[in-house]
Amino acid sequence: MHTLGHTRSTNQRDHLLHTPDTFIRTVLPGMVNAAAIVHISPVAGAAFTQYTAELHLGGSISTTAAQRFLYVIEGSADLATATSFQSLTPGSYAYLPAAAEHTLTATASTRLAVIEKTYQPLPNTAAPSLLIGHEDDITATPLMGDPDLEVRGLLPDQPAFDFAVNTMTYQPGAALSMVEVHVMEHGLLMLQGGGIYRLSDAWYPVTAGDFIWMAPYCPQWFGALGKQPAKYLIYKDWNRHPLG
Ligand code: UGY
Ligand code: MN
Repeated sequence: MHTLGHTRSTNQRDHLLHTPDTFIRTVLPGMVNAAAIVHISPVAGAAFTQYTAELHLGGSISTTAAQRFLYVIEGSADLATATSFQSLTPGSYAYLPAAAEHTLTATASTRLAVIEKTYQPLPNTAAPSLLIGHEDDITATPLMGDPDLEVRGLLPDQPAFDFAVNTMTYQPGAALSMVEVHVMEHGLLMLQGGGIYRLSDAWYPVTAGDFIWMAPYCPQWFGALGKQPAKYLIYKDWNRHPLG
């Protein structure tokens, strides 16, 4: 249904809001019976790529050149690597090092958040290895002491990792305690609930299913609205010197 050209999606110099009414699907190399909604990539100014992969039952994705992080939003899938075989459910996630051989096969209609980034090695530090986990096993930390704003770091806090992926859960009415302005960029997928996101000099209503990219130094703030918690998955580049 057309809406006379109206959408909440917007593409600005230092941020992008990508809402489901504007999603276009494409098939990426290695996808079988699956499609990707590419939310952000280097052509739009980011140093990483993030997409939602939609897999039909039996559909699959496989090995890619860059390091890959995936998080199961909905459905179920089997992840086979050279050394492991694991069934994934909503909240499961995996970190796959660059070029690590793997095939993920959907055992039901499945949606995944997928983040890919070229690895930035650190001298005298071994690159991270394969990691598979579940969000339920991660201890929540209150952000700046606020018990109504829980952060779960899905990747270990180790310098070998050049990015971080967290979930952040806001109780209704909870908000970031400050407007953040920082060198890291973000890819953010709203998983549940909604609220108001300040990005640069604009305030946007956002809801589950929306994607946001924040460029380095994009002023950012979020406050949760509604009667259910708001939750998002958030990527940031991490643990590396700004000069590379
Ligand atoms: O980790 C972060 O920078 C996070 N607090 N940013 C955000 O939620 N926009
Ligand atoms: Mn931030």
